[in-house]
Amino acid sequence: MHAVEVNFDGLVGPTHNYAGLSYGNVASLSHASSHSNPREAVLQGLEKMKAMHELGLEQGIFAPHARPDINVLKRLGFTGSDRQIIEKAFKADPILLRACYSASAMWTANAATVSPSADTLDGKVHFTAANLNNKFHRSLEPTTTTALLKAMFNNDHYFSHHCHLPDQGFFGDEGAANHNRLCDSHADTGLEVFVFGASSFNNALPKPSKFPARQTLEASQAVARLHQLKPHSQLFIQQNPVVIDQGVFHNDVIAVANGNVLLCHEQAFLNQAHALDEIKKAYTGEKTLHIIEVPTQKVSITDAVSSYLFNSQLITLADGSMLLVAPQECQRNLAVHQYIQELILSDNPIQHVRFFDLRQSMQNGGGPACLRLRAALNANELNAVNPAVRFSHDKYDQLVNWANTHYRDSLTSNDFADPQLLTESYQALDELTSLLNLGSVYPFQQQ
Ligand code: SUG
Repeated sequence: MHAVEVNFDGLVGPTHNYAGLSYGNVASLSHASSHSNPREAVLQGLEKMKAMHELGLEQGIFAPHARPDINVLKRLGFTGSDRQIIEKAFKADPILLRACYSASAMWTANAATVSPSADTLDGKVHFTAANLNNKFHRSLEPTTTTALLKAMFNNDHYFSHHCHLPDQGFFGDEGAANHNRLCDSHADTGLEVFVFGASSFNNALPKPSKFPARQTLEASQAVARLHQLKPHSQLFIQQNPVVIDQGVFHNDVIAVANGNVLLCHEQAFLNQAHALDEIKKAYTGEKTLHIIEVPTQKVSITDAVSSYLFNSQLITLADGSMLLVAPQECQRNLAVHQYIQELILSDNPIQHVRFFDLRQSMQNGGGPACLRLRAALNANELNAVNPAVRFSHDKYDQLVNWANTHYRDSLTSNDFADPQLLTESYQALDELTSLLNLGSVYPFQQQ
């Protein structure tokens, strides 16, 4: 049966801000305390979704999370009404409060790992929400992510949802950002390549020395087990710890895969020649596998991290050619721009490029590929998806109107002291759950 790839883009939440929370993520640290524009951020994301939809691609919408996370502030000892909790937290620890206000769930490449039915022994699509336990603000995401996934893929016949892995660094799991799938076509059995940053139990494997390795081998193996992956549909390779220390905190900052193409930097993986040989040997398809390695001489690691070239989405168009959906930063970087022009003229399926302005997300280290969770779905599975989360022109108009009504165009440090921000944010999300027919997914709707 024919299958398509659906990209579920994270809708940026109304409290999008720059708090410098992600040690190891260069952009997050360098924009700490800059003022943010949540309205511009959500509209930039919606423009990308609209452009993908207009190319004839299936596009989905992934709702934001309720922020601030009042429940975690209660767990941390703040008491009283919501207003009092915010006032107390702002006085006691403003950065903690901002972490509880983070809109980081927008980067849905980190929401979960998804295995298409063609790769699984029970023929279901499997989902495991990522525990994201390397960063406090991100560790608040998995419960709501699972609730959202269940509301979007609400059909036990086709979809299987798993609880996130144990909340402990040994099982650090960052979802699809460390997971590539290679296949002849989206409907075919694919090779799921899990890329881990370090092993928790095997000390013989190297670790980065400066920045954390967020994804562990043990987490990747557990996800593959949960998803009942066919034995020949799984491969585990290690990210190069040297580049993690240079700001490559997720594999999708240094490599991107689509269909029979893997575009990666020549320093992406540990013992790269051997890793790529393993991929070639394990590839299940019949088509030629294109592995495009970008040399350091053409694109340095610094340029890769600042431009987010590898965080482009790689998309198959109706005629079979591929489009690179890149951030504008790639256009502005001379070396990267030159490389892209060379790439699309050379003999490989990537023939087109489009640049998008995603600056609000980029300044926190989230490019085009971070903003989307991919699911390859056949016709029956696609029909079983909650229709209200599928993108359309009507939905676009409704969401633009919704964002213009509810979102502020500026947030600075002192705004987090104002409990009105909570009221506005919850109101916006309450309305959104109706627009996207999600039910009562947020804790504030369940009290
Ligand atoms: O986890 N930034 C995110 C960016 C995630 C990018 N995702 C992928 N590469 N798939 C992170 O580091 C910054 C938040 C702040 O500092 O306010 C942040 O969480």
